Amino acid sequence: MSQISLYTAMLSMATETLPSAFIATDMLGNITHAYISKQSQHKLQYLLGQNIYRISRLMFGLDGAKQIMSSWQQCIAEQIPAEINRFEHTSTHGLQEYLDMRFAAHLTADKVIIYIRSTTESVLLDEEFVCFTEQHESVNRELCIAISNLDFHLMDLEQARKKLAALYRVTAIAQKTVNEHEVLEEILDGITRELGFTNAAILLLDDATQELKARAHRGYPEGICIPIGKGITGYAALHRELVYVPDVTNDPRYISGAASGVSEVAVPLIVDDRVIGILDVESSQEKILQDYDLDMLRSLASQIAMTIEHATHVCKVEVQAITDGMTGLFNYRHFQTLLEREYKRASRYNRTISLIMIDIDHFKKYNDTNGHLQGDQTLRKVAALIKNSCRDVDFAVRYGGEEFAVLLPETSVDEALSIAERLRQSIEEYPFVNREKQPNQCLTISLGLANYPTDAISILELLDHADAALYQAKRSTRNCVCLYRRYTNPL
Ligand code: GH3
Ligand code: MG
Ligand code: MG
Repeated sequence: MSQISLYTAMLSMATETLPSAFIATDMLGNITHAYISKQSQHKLQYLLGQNIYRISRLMFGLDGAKQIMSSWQQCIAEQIPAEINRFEHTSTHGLQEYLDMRFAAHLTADKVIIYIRSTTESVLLDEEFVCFTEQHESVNRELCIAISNLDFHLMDLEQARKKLAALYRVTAIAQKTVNEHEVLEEILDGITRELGFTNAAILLLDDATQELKARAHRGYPEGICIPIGKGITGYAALHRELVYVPDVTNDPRYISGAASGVSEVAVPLIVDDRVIGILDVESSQEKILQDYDLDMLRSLASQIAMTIEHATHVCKVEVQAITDGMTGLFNYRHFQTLLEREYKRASRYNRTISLIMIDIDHFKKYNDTNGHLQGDQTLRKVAALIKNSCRDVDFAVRYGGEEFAVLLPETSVDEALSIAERLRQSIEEYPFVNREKQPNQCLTISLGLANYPTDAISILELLDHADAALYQAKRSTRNCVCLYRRYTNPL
């Protein structure tokens, strides 16, 4: 057989087109039959008579031939079929091929049958599957990372939602006209409910004492008062900057506040470049402050500062509306409101009210002697003395000019008389400027007193009768207290 014919036959076998083949050898290894699927028998003629070792060596190299011959010999020696799985070789086109081989000895016929089947496709499929699985796992890993990133974004969104809710709440409070105390309580409610902090306090700066005083708090002890510059809070106020301490036990500035405090953040409340207070938040072990907490508190603090300023302004305007500018007592308009309110209460619950009307004696003369400015000073002093002689529950009013009124809720005639007398004495005894130039060498007041329900059955009557009693005091000796029923009989 020519060498060329042999190669042609081998080429037919050793390509990736080899689906399956049967080869039979005799006991010496010479090929007696060859069948290769899809190949014409004619082309395979040249294989016949060739030695299996030689063919193997030419097709699969030394190692391949050794492996094949070992199985070939094994199946003869042990008389049980031998096999080679995933026999790997490179095809004539340079492609990787895989073959499964089965060796069976047919001793009676002195033959060894070799069955060869290409498993390239299934091996490649396997590899592809492994590769696909790896790719799948890597996609899975990427997905996991993407999901956890998404979680972070969702967390950020949740934080942003909470922040917006809290900001909205604080801004909404600012738009309502409420007193400062209510505003602070509402703000802390917002911080604890919306943002989940357990310990929060708003401290406002007392300009006079330069101390930060807790005006509203959650989770802190009562009466906190921190000098500016002291503690983490005082430091933040002095340096006008947010201070965050992750672990307060390691900070020498820390003054113990909330019992469960682990980290603390103090944010200055600044309005028009002035520090008006501090928003202080202490976080427990379970809630360590993150960057977004700090950002949120910073935004909140500027809203809170504006809200407090707004409330303080509203409060000031409200106080101004009911106060007499010169003396600081309640004004006539508010007196009417007070009188009506107290009268309603007294008539509904069968309580008593007393009313004292007051007029400075010979004040025209005082002005004439000392000038109007000194007159004003004295008027202010008289108002202060009246206020001091009253109890906290009483209302002192500038009725007009140099006339005053004191409304005494839940006060009997006798109690009111002793208060009026104490008041009269306090003016009589006070060393007013040039009082010796007044008639009787003294600046004095006259007082008229009436009581509901003893002397009057309506507001108008109460006013009328207190006024009538005052008129009577003027008509008698002045510097005296007259009771409506007894006005003919000054004390
Ligand atoms: P009396 O009440 O004892 O009868 O004499 P009087 O001189 O006080 O008389 P009257 O109460 O009628 O006079 C009120 C005076 O009080 C007139 C006015 O000059 C003075 N007066 C009223 N309001 C003010 C004020 O706001 N400032 C000053 N300086 N004087 C005032
Ligand atoms: Mg008068
Ligand atoms: Mg007078």
